[in-house]
Amino acid sequence: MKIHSLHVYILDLPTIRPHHLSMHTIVTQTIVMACVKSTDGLEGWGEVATIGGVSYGEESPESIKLTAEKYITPLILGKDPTNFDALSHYISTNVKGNYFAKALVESSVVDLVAKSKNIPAYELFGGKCHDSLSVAWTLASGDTGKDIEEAQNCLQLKKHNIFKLKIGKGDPKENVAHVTKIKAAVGDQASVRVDVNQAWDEATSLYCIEALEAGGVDLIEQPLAAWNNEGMTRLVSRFKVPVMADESLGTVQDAYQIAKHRAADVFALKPAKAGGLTATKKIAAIAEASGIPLYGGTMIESTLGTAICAQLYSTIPEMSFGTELFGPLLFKDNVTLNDLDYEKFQLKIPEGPGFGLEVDKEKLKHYAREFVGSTI
Ligand code: MUC
Ligand code: MG
Repeated sequence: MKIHSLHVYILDLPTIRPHHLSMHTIVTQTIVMACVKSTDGLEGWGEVATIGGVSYGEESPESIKLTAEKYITPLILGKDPTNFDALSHYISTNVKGNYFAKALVESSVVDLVAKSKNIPAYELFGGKCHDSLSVAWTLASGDTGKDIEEAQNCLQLKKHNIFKLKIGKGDPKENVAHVTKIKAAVGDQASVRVDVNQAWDEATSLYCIEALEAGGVDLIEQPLAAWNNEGMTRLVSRFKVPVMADESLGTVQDAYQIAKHRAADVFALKPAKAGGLTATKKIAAIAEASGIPLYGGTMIESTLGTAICAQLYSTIPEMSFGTELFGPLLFKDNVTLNDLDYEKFQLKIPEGPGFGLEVDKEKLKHYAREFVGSTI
């Protein structure tokens, strides 16, 4: 089997409600999907997402498509997809950075290989350790009353008992009060966590984390700028409440540096940040070797991208902080014929072949920005 072609599609999918982050409000989430075809006519599909163009990360949906099609595709045409780890290494020696684009291509190749063997993709990563994983929900309406109502509804319907609040935008003290009111309302029924998305300086972090810790918050995600590992180390040693690295943790090398300097208590994994599934497994190994617990992050992918993350996270024995693979629940529609299964606070790990989802090509055509050169 050889790789014959790769095409990338940018899709804009509406969300069920505005999702407020410090750097952007999502009302339409842009996802990027890739279709790799083999010489014997098989298809593999991958997906990555980013948030707010280039406001979250350095790669935009448009640059992901361009890099994947123009610079990565020529490196893999005619190659055997079965050796996807070697292919990813070959790509990384020829393409600097561009981790989301690399992750997109690798996931489509992995889907192709698993489909060609008629097995779930997780079998290519050592097999499943979990049949399902817990899923946090982000309360991001911006209104305390609405967020409490949403949280209580989730608890009653057994959808989520872990809630994350995005508190990087606006007045830090008001945001802390907003979170502690929500924690007081849900009590011990739920874990409440915050994501600051790099918005605080160290002085702000000191008084805010103290108040959040006292208010019963369980996890503080990326309070400081991504570059500020020294500051993160000081926060880690000062507080009992765990501090998690998200934007500061991209590559395998970042993971090593953070572990060495204890610049986080917890790692937020995301295959897109790491440059793919194989790299994410390596980060998990660094975490294991350093006694750092793991959390399965999201970039708010649709069903396919979520299945990719879920299958990979299912192969990691200790996912002690659970996941936030709620992406599909935020979209009004999806672009796969089958759906993911959320029940009893958990996401069931999709079964194969591949990542276990079939792309709905009519929906893809409907939501994709363009089809120039497409062969679907
Ligand atoms: C992030 O920074 O973690 C994940 C959940 C959410 O609401 O935003 C994303 C990005
Ligand atoms: Mg985050």
